[in-house]
Amino acid sequence: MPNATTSLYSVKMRASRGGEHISGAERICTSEHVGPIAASLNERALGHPKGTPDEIHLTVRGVDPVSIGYVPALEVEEVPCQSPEQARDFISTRLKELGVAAPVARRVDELMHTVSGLRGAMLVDARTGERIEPDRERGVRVTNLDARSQVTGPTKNHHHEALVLASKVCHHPKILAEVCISDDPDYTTGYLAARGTYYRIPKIKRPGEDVGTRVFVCAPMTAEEKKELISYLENRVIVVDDAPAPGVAAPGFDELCAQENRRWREADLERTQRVFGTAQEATATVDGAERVLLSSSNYLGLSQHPEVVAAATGALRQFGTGSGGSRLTTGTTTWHARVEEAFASFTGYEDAVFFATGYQANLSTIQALNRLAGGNLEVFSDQLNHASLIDGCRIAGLHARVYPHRDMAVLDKLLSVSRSEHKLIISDGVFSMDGTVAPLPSLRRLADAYGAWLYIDDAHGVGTLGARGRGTIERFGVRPDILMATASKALGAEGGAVCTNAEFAHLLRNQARSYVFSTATSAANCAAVCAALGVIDREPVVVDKLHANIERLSRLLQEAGIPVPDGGWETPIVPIPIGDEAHALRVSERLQDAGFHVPAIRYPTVPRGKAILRVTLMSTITGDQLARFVEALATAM
Ligand code: WAQ
Ligand code: MG
Repeated sequence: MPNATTSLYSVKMRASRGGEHISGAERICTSEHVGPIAASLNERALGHPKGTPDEIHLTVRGVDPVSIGYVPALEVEEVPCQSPEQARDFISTRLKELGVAAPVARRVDELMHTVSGLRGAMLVDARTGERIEPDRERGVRVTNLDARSQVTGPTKNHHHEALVLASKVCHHPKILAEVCISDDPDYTTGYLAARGTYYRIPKIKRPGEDVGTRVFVCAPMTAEEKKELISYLENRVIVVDDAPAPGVAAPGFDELCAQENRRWREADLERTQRVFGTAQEATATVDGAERVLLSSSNYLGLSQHPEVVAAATGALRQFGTGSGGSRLTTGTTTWHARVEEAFASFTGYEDAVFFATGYQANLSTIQALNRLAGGNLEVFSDQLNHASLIDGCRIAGLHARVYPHRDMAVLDKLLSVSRSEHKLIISDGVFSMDGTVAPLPSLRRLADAYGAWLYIDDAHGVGTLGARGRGTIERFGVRPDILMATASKALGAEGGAVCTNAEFAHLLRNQARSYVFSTATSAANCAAVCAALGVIDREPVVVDKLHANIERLSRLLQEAGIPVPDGGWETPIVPIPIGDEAHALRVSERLQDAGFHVPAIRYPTVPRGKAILRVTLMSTITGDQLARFVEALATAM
């Protein structure tokens, strides 16, 4: 029954999976906010750490503005509490001060620590200590409430939501006090609300404890009064007027960070870093223990090649450590000029522009291409493309058309219906997670047929594919318009070179934002890259050695009954399919114990239920090490 002049709506979200409740939230708003609020509640439901719901109910209901009650927010007082024992003492002392007899206070304490799992709150009679709510399984659920200063966002703000709820509850004259412990195992702050104050009680439970309750301590009531109270709690629309205390609404910086980290951890997305005590050699020290290293991108072992190290050392002596500025100010040395020439001649392009990282190169190049296209670039992107290409599109404000992994029929169809004047096809050359190779000849053919530019990120192809290590361009004899070659993988150093024609290179040096506004990489790094390119040029046998290892591993895996594509793997990235995330972690741990460092790759890097062990090979790994690895792998699986 919305009023004609100021329509107000209640928007409620309830998410569940297999019938089990995951999350719920509600907001009260004016008509123009219904859309965005529904969207943000939906986002919150989808991103909940408890899992992805299979059902989300969004209810939008008009509310009569005249029926809305406005109540002030409780004053927040932080209680300096150090332990659950202190919290219990504080609560029972306060309850006694409110006139609650000692046995009833004890009863409340007992209920708080024995009953949990209700959707709503327990109602306890302050005189008898008895539970008086009609439905003991569910409790009484407070709904139809919101704050005037709504805190939006996809994550739950425990404090603010609790304060709003407690303000509604304690506003009712029959409620003497409310006590609450969150059911979130890691949210250890609870509260007691009474007489206009919200006593915020840290450490009300120990982290990981699986309790969660609310008790409303009620004055004695007639049956009629009880019905009225429950109806107030459930149905009366209340807006809590918390505007005068804006500081209260938003969690502090630390708390916000802690909340987000908790979410990440609970969703099993938290990662740990391994600390290396040695170079990326076949045998390395990982977290203090010696391991055969089967996860490095130092494919050719060039990061320790004597010539590469000597070149870097020489440049370091001459130029010192930092470059002192961006490429356009003081950051270009003779080595920067040389490394760009070296990349251009290595790949056979007119010019190459060297960025500090491949990530930066991709970001700024896509941005520059979109600008070149007058902001109307239409991008066609492989589903498994690297994050830097995806981020590049996002930063440029582009909406990429994503085609299924290496699916040329779909790409063809997408291109055929495109009306854009400027089109760009972007693809990894070698896909970093599944080790597959992009079909460059088909990509080139489609690009030509539809007048699109072709951009290949060959981070994992350069140095590893082609008889002379030129990468996918040599493997297929195909020339993309733009080739991004990284120095940080097979070349054993750092940086990303955009190899292209002279005009576009010139444009990048003027407009690529990470080239213009980021400090140049060091001369020593450039010297290392030059030396590495020289080694591959002179001794393509290092590439052969890598391929001998790829073939050997493919054969060993096949013999051990582990699935390998027909003809074996082609690149040094060898994914071992496992499936279940937890199992993948276990296998990886067992391999660690057996002396092999191979990480488990899980969602969101790969789809859920498709966890893999990602093995990467180096030319420096011995046949014996590989044989022992496959033996250990078969046992661990
Ligand atoms: N109405 C009544 N009871 C509820 C409701 C509701 N709308 N929502 C939850 N409960 C009950 C239910 O039994 C839960 O198990 C219990 O409360 C805890 O719910 O200032 O997050 O949603 O930092 O886990 C306290 C914030 C946060 C302290 C409390 O409660 C602070 C919290 P949760
Ligand atoms: Mg909760």
